[in-house]
Amino acid sequence: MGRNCLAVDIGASSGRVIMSTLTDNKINLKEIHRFKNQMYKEKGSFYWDIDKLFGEIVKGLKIFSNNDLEADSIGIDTWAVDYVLLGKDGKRISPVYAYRDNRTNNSIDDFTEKISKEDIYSKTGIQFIQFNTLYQLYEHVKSNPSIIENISSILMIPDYLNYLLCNEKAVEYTNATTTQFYNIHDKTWDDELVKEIGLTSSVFPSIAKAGTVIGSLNDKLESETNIKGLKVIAPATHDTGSAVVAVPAIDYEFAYISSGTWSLMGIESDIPICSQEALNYNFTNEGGAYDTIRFLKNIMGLWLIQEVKRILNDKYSFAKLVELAKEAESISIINPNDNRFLNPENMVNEIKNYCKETNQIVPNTVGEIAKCIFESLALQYKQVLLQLRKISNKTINKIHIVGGGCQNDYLNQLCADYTECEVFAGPIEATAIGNIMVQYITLGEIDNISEARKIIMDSFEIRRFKPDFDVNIDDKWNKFKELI
Ligand code: LFR
Repeated sequence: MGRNCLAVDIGASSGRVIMSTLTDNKINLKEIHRFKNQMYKEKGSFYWDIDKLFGEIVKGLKIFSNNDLEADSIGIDTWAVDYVLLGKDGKRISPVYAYRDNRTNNSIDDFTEKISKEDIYSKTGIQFIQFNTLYQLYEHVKSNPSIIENISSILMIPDYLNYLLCNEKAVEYTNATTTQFYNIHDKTWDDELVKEIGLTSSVFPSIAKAGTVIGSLNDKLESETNIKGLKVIAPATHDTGSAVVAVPAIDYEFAYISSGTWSLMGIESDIPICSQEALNYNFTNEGGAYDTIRFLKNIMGLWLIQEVKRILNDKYSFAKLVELAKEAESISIINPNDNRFLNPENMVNEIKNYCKETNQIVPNTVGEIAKCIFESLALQYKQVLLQLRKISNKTINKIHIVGGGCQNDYLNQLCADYTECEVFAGPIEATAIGNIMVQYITLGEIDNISEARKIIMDSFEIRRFKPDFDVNIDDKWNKFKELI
């Protein structure tokens, strides 16, 4: 009989409750419940419907138990940086802002006038991106100073969901590091940074490493779901942290791309790299499971095509968009990481305007727009690879693409051709698998991360894409360099 775990994996557009079974060193996944997630807009601000998300988790648990299934533990991972404020009575006191909300558009410049970029980077090793919890909280408190009196604790999204499951408050480490409040040298919250926004570090609960048993399902939920003794384990609660656990690599000379709404491209490192060069290139050192550092860069990713799909009223499937891109002529390139693409009203118009403003032919057909997105992403993969090689002194000629985005063979091949690296695509369910693997390690079923990766290699299909060295990208590459 295999042993079962439950993974709750929630991304910016959907969430799932997945059951895994480990038998004879192989993992098998079964989707129990899938639900939609979406930011909502109210009076010009963007938020997440956190109550709905928790309701969906409970619904998943009920479906699970109604099917007479059993599990030892549950683990939750979601995107990072967003937070929940709790009042003295332990209840949420504010709606949950979504990180794409534009209130932090100018916050980095504003905040770094008080503490310099160099100082913040040497303390935290975290990239400067406007949605870090630091800038979000800074604006939150600035626009509503009286809230300070009422905040008794701050939890990240998965921590809050864990708290609702088992009444225990803890902030899991991989997610804690993304706040830009975590001091990598002191290995705790940085008092100076927290103080600068008007709070004290005591509002942040203690930090729990990935793999910690946080508690077990509370009495109310036990009777509601009819599930007894379910342990609540914090995996790498940051989805990207879980995805990196699931990278099926055996050596160290590889880069990964966790491909979903974002493309997170980087390497696994034993130590943080906070050099001037790393700061100039704006790389981040996010905490990983089991004392690893995820040295990586955020690339705007499939968000660009997701938004195009949405603006076109979901008339085209992702597969159709890829097909149209393949057939289209290559006419223009964007810098995917330009801030204007973070949350524009209309992605199609934003791309067209960008091309016009940069004196390129304006893509008109859906295929031309999709091609522009995929080629530009692959160009940025090349750029980030070159920077990674330079900073790390590693050769890096293999790229592992994991996550839902690795189903896009067209982009996988572009990545191989443009970077001249071998590309390995899979597993698709990397975030849920990484989440599950940490639970199995905590339960004592798997020894360590290397064994976990071996099991992943044996359990899931990994596809290989060889670079075509005859592809010439000189013109595109030169244009791209002009744009960045
Ligand atoms: C991916 C991700 C990224 C993070 C962004 C915002 O889902 O977690 O790693 O930078 O979302 O939280």
